[in-house]
Amino acid sequence: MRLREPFRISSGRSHQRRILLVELEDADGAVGWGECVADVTPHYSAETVDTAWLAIPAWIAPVMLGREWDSPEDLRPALELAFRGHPMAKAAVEMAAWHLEAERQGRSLSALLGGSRPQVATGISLGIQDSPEQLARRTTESHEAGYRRIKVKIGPGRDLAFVAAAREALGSQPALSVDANSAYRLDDAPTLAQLDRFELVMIEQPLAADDLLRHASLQPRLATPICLDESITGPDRAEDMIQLGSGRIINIKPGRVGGHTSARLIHDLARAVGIPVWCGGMLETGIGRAHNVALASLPGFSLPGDLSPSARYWEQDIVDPPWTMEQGMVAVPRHRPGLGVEVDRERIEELTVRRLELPSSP
Ligand code: OSB
Ligand code: MG
Repeated sequence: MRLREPFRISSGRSHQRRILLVELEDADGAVGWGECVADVTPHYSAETVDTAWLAIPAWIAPVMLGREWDSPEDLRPALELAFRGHPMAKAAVEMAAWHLEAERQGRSLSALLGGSRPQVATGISLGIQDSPEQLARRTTESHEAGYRRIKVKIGPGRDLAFVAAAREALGSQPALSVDANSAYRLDDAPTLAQLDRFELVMIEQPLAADDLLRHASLQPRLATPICLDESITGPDRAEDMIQLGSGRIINIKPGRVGGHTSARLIHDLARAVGIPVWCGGMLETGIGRAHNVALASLPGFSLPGDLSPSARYWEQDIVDPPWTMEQGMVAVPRHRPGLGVEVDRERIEELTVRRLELPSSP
């Protein structure tokens, strides 16, 4: 699926997304959908859409198929034990199982996960632009569209002047944040400290994904709270962040952390110590978005999520109705069972280039 505009972050650029969808069916014919958030190239994390395509039939399916499961919560420990890594591949299947269970119970995914909000606040993530002036224009447009928080991608040489332009375009409202996608080193602390004057709500993932220790050295040198994204691969890393003081906010993406069970555990332990969390995005289609919106309806998600409506990304989404936003809020379809939107099978059919069916018994 072609994005309506290319999305550029410090580590790479994306225009065309190859989407891997999982449709899970149980013995009674109930169906659940999941979406793998991995990209074509390993720029955000090591996984790609092709490593997930390999991992699902080779190592995930044998664990899951043909067995009885009491709850989708039982999948995470089984998949963790079965083989290492590949959290995005695991998440795609685990989240499909949560959707399937919601359908079985005739409940909304939001309700099944323990969500309570009828609507969720939405922020936009703006990719790196060609110039500060262009970023200022995009920032103003986003403000006018009603977004509750504007996040700007930064990297070395594309930071202070760009953020200054965004801040000037906005004035004091709405909240402004930046996301570095691991583009900096601890030596860059003086530059990062200069961002303090823009009163950002957070700086997301300044340093390397596996570097909680240096984030802990950086945080006391900044007034701006650090939010970790790539670093938080599961509940244990969230605990490490809290213990070490590597950051003060967590971006939870269920597709990054192995699925909804892991995402909820992170939510719960952050909530217990007063760490705000928010739901990140990975340029998902309407299916992944449905999962994110449901998760973001949990009580600890106190900051706006990267939950832009379908039209921000796609000419035509693969769900009906497409996701929309009003006054910076996305409605959580809690009155409808499952995802709360219809999966557009015809559209998916038109777009499908590869398909693999995995029967429960050979
Ligand atoms: O770091 O949050 C990120 C998109 C791709 C990879 C990484 C990130 C992002 C975004 C997009 O910021 C957020 C969205 O889906 O709108
Ligand atoms: Mg991020």
